[in-house]
Amino acid sequence: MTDQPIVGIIMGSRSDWETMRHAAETLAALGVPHETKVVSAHRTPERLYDYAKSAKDRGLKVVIAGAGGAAHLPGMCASMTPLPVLGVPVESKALSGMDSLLSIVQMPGGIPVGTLAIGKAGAINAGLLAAAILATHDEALAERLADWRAKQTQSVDEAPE
Ligand code: RP5
Repeated sequence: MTDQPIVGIIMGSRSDWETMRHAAETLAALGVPHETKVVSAHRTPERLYDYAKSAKDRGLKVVIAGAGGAAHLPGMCASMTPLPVLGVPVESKALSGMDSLLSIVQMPGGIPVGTLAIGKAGAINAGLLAAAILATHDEALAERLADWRAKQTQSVDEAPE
């Protein structure tokens, strides 16, 4: 998107994109300008430091961070920015994402990460939750979000077959 990004989507590896693209697609469908970047807490710690420390001053309002395994990215990011950070546990091969979920959700009191579900559902919901946060100060976005939800409701058939 060409507009100034207001949501940052970061992920620990390019391998997370298959999951995290659902957050990006959800934000795109709602017309929310966003950026995407690979930032690893373990492999690129200085990139993480620079990203988190500059996020607010660059105009971001919310950060969505997805990671798998020993998923320190959302918590470390949250520790270095005042912005709300939403964490998406990526489904890992070894433990089906339980490792990612517990790494992200069990933050010690004092540094919150809003943790979503494992995998695609979590990525979609992170996009929707970021939009809902932004919509508290953006009436046009609130209307687009309400339309999105109304369309979802209309798309649910009553008959199972
Ligand atoms: C984490 O390790 C990433 O978030 C990813 O989910 C996981 C595996 O990364 P790759 O080995 O596929 O690059 O840091």
